[in-house]
Amino acid sequence: MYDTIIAMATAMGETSIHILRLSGSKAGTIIEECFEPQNRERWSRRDNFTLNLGVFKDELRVLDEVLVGRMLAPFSYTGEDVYEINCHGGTFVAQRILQACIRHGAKLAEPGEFSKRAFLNGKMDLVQAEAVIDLICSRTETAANLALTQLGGGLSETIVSLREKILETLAFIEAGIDFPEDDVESLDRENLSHRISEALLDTRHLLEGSKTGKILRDGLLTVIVGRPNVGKSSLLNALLHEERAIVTDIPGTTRDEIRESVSVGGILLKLVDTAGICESQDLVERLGIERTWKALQTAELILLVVQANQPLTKDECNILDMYGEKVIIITNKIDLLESKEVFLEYKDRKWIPFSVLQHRGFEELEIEIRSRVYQGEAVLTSDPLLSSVRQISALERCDTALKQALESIKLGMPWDILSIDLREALNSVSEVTGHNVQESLLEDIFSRFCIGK
Ligand SMILES: Nc1nc2c(ncn2[C@@H]2O[C@H](COP(=O)(O)OP(=O)(O)OP(=O)(O)O)[C@@H](O)[C@H]2O)c(=O)[nH]1
Ligand SMILES: [Mg+2]
Repeated sequence: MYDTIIAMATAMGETSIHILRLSGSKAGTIIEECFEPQNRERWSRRDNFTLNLGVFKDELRVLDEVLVGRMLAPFSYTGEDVYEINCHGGTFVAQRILQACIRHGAKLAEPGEFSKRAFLNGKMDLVQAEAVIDLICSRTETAANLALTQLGGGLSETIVSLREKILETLAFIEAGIDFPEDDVESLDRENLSHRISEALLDTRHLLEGSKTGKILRDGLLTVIVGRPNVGKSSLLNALLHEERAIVTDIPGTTRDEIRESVSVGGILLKLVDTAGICESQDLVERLGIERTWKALQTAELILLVVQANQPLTKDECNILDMYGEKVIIITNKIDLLESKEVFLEYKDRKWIPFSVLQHRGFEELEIEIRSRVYQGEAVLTSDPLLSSVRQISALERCDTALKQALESIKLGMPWDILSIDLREALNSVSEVTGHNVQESLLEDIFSRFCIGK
């Protein structure tokens, strides 16, 4: 049905081995033409999932000694005949083998084309395909585990069962359109309302969890903010376990933003250290402070570092008022306090007694961040969690359509109006797994993959 495609599955450069991946109906023929197995008798048995030693030739010229893995349709990643050629790890060697396969009829694969074929051949759905790329890009253990759960089909099962619920209800309504008997209808409206409410509950549950899923996948843009000299850069360095930012006791040391990522309690924090906020006459410092205010606007989490032995400044109060929910107050330099008591009022907000110098407060900070991300313990990493913006926005549309359907029932709307709402819900939820998806969306998703995947 499709061309036979080839690509390097490993990154360019000198390494111990390179792997080239060949997939399609002509893959077997191309390999027969180019590969000379050491054990011909074993090779001829066409046993699946075998690794075969031999030489790779173009015409009569030996290009390399290789291992060829054989994964025959339909039991391969793409669902087609797939051969993986393990050659020596020079780019030149790998390129020669690639060119030879192209001369024998293969076409160079597009980014994500192997995964796209796996999707089109029913080997995985869109949630699983997106999980492949998420797994490759994951930077924390939790992000990798989330992607693995999605790849294993956990999330897909939940979505499919939601889809079936909506589909059944729609069938029920369409039967109502075909056989509009009044007393049957009045009986069924209640039942219908119950079914839709159930689907709505499942949708809500998934959307609640998706907040956590998105953070586990993408991390949290976390801005460290506060007055000059309070210990912001010291905090950044301590979280990173390296002297990334300059720290001095001179106020106004940090002028420009410093961006670094780190995993805290399995959650990726995309940290931004900023210039200390104050009234400044210095032009460079003022420009830095402008950037700090700007960074706050896009922050998903704000670490407001305040000084334990001093009252809050007007700017700090403003930040609390403007960004309340997103803020964690870090009361630094508690080592300077004479008594154990901290005399500050944070308008009943939670604050963490901290001393970067004495390494106090880090555990509490981690607990606080984890509790925010996991919504207390309402969400678990083992839950099937939606995580990509595409999946979430499709489910939000499903949520709106289901609410609309419930409203239509309440208003006593005719069956066909209800059926429009439910069809919209069905289409949206189907988009998540790819049961109903447009070619342009597929292009968009798979073009984000690397070549060879
Ligand atoms: N006593 C004490 N000193 C600290 C603590 N944390 C940081 N410091 C000191 O406070 C001073 C300022 O630290 P920085 O990390 O540069 O402060 P900053 O908030 O980044 O300052 P600017 O970049 O000027 O805005 C340095 O001398 C640090 O060693 C702490 O917990 N206790
Ligand atoms: Mg600093």
